[in-house]
Amino acid sequence: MRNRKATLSIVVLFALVAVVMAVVSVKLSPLDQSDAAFAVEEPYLRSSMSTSTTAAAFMVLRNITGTDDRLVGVSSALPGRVELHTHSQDVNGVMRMRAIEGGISIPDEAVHAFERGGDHLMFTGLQEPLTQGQLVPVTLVFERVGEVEIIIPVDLNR
Ligand SMILES: [Cu+2]
Repeated sequence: MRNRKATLSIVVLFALVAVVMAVVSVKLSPLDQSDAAFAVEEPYLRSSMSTSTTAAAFMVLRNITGTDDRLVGVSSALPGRVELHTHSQDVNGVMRMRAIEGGISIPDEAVHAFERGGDHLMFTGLQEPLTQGQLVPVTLVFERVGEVEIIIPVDLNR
């Protein structure tokens, strides 16, 4: 059992290296000659405690599709829901999370950071604890290029 676990961690390590700078290519239409793409940099998913049923994912999204676009939705292979969330101050100056209405505009060549204390992908209703190095398939839905599949590794140490 122990050996199997060690082998698994090595595989996960290689997989991590592969996804850190993954560029996701999507065809805009069958007539397109070039691959439009969103670059996904340093994605990671974490929960604050092993017993949490919520988690948040962070990354940097770079629009290199050649056209303006808007991130309008997200789904994942995990049970439960995923939403676009952000933080803002309430009337008492307390930072609170809320769902982003209307998606996130990402103009051509722009970079959008999902980061701690700011915008993030919010996972709720998890049924099992996330495990370090687990690779979670996530689908980003853009207004123009449509669905983009990415892999987000779990990193509980970040
Ligand atoms: Cu949130």
